[in-house]
Formats: sequence, structure tokens, C-alpha cells
Amino acid sequence: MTATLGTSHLADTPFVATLRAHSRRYHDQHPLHVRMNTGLCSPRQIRGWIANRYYYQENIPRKDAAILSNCPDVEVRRRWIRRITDHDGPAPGDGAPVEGGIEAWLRLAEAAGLTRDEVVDHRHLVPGVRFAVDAYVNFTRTRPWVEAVASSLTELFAPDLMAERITAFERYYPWIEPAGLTYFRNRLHQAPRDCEHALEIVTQHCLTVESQAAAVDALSFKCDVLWSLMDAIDKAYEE
Ligand code: AHQ
Repeated sequence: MTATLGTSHLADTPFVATLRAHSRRYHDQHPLHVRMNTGLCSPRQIRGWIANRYYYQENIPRKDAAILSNCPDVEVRRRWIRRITDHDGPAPGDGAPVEGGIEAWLRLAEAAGLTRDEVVDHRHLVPGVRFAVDAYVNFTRTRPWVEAVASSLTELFAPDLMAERITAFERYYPWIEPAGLTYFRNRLHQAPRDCEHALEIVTQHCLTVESQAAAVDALSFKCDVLWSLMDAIDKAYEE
């Protein structure tokens, strides 16, 4: 059993370098994120992004449950299942009443002037966002579980974006109550922890040219999911 040393010891293999190179296609470079993080979005655009991203957030646990349902490895399931409670929160009475990510995202919505109802009932959800998210969930249900794990590796690039977003929101969108940013602060430590596990799984299981190519394709697909999600929101809220 190789000791888990974080992902730094994996940095130098050509396979991991190819995975990491997908940072060039990560949605932090999407024009909507660039405008958002330089203070150029209107309140209507920020609210539209929050309301539509809710559909992504509420589907993360279902995506992770799909991976669990296809994964035969108890050790992997023991760690992967944490992702579900990170988003759903613990059952009442099952320990500290820490709010899950879905609830934190609803608080972000309220902090930005949206009502919970108008987010939860999807009245603002645009077709392209639904299709991108549903494509992601269906990918994790139907592809081999290691490929589905590989598709989550976009989170290798998430911490920098979360830090940039928190700074931008505090600086350019002070009308959003600061407490609403809790979700992003939580991702600063959850994302590195999660993608370290995902990278361990992918590097331990993808030992052939074919399996490594499939993992790279899975990550490329997920970059397209995130990019087209932003395309749909950008188009729907262009001013
Ligand atoms: O809030 C995000 C989140 O919980 C996840 C889970 C992970 C996955 O398993 O696909 N990806 C992801 C992401 C979250 N937030 C996105 C953002 O820009 O706020 C980034 C996204 C990702 O990088 O895949």
C-alpha cells in the first residue's frame, strides 16, 4: 500500500502532467468568470449565475452516489462517501449540525438577494445549464467508475479560482452579505482534499496507455461541461 503523500509525489509523471495541463481549459478562463472576477458583472448577472449554478451543486451528491454505486473498492467508498455529506449535510442528530454545501449555496443566494424558492424551483434555470449538468451526472452513471473519478479532477484547479472569487466578491460585490461566501471558503480545503484522493485513485488504476487516455478524455469532457455551463449563463444574461 503506497503511503498517501498528497499529490506532490505524483507531479512528475507524464500522465499526471497531461491531467494537470487541462488547467488551460478550465472555466476560470471563461469570459464570464473573467468579467465576474474583475468586477464587471451586474447584480442581475451574479444572481443569474448563482441561481443556475445551484442546479450543479444539488446534483453533485447524485454524481458522487453514482460513482459509489459503480465502485467495488470499500477503501475508496469509505473516503468518497464524505463528499455526499459535505454537500447534503449530516442527517439530523448525526453529529455537529454543520450545514452542507447545498444549504450554504442557498445562503449565498439569499445573501445576493434571491429567495430560496426561486432558486430551488429552477425558475431561472436555462436549458444549456440543465443539459451540461445532466450530461455530467449521466457520464458518472454510465462510464467506468475510475473514468468518473477522473472527471472530478477539474478540482485540481478549483482552489485558485475559489480564492480569486472570494477576493473579487468582497471587493466588487459588497452588496452580497459576506456570510454568503462561506461556501467558497469551505471549498478552499475540501477541494484539495477531494482531488488528492481522486488523483491517487486515477494514478493507481490507470496503468495502461488506454486507461490513461480514457482518464484524460474524462477530464477533457468535464472541462467542456463546466465551459458550456458558463456559455449558457453568459448568453442568457448578456447585457
Ligand atoms: O463547488 C464545487 C464542487 O463541489 C465540485 C465537486 C467537483 C466534482 O466532483 O466534479 N467539482 C466541483 C466544482 C465546484 N465548484 C466549481 C466552481 O467554479 O465554483 C468548480 C467545480 C470543479 O472544478 O469541478
